[in-house]
Amino acid sequence: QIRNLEEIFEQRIARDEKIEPKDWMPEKYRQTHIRQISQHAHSEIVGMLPEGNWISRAPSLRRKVALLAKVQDEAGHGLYLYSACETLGISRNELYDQLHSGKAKYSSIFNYPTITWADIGAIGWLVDGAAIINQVPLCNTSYGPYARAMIRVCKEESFHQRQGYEIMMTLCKGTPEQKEMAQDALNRWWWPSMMMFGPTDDMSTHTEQSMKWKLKRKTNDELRQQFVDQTAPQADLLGITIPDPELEWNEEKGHYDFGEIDWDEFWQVVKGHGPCNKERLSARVNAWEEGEWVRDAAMAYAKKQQDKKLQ
Ligand code: FAQ
Repeated sequence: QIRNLEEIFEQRIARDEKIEPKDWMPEKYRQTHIRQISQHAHSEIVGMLPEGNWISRAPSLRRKVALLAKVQDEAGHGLYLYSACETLGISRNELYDQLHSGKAKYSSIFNYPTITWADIGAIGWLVDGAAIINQVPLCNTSYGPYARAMIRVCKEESFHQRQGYEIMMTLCKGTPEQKEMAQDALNRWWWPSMMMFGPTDDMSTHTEQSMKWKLKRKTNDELRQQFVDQTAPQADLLGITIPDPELEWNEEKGHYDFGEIDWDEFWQVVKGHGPCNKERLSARVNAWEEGEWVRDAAMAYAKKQQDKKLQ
């Protein structure tokens, strides 16, 4: 009977039908979605920390308002994604527990420090730029709740990318010191942004199966190439240089060539040994522990209301 169900499921995937929470799905499909969606949710939540660092130090009221809105959007994205993940039969508490115990991954990019204001520009431009390239194809992913969450997330991400690029433009048109700050931020954020797309296709554990299930619609390498092709002309426009001597337009391929990523650094960061891994995780664990009284109060209030109704 399972074989029959599996055949029906495969046919639905082939017809590009969305799989919905109550539909039959193979256990591995369910598990791999829990893995990817929850890691994506954790990334949004941990991703608030590097930028949160600059909210109180933004250079003007306008910049502060935009940054606050952006960080709040990230909280919202995390919450949509946790909700999408819960439809697969895992509880929010289990998901938080996986993050806080270090069992679940989140994107490597958020383990780097934000040292200057230009880092906020570079994050919006490069990190949100990479996130959009990765997430637009996910609007078409096979699991309904994930696909629908991605549509709204992508709209907000595109505002985030533009606010970052605008910060970079302002700095690049400013004093020589400001332009130097922009260049320094590009130097530090370029390679970590390239790593966001994950290992090369031949080293990627999940790509082949995830492409078959239409969870992933493009491979890690395809997305990375698209990122380079889109971003290199934007750096030219800013008048700053991507820190890759091998970066060059290849007329024959119709794409940019680029240098080798330091995969050693990537795996070190993924395994918990990046510059800020410990700091990020302890910030999340502290927020959870210090928020306990709020959760308790909300539960006590809900119980009181419930008891009143029953009286
Ligand atoms: N960092 O076989 P693959 C954002 C792990 S955007 C850490 O290729 P897969 C917005 C991977 O989990 C960032 N770990 O895996 C924002 C797997 O380990 P596992 C979040 C990584 O899943 C902007 C192993 O390596 N976006 O937050 C990374 O097929 C600004 C083998 O890799 C998403 O999560 C990495 N970079 O492909 C917020 C998008 N790459 O699980 C605030 C959805 C790989 O077996 C500020 N996710 N690994 O233990 C995806 O598209 C995919 O999951 C990939 C990885 C492409 C990230």
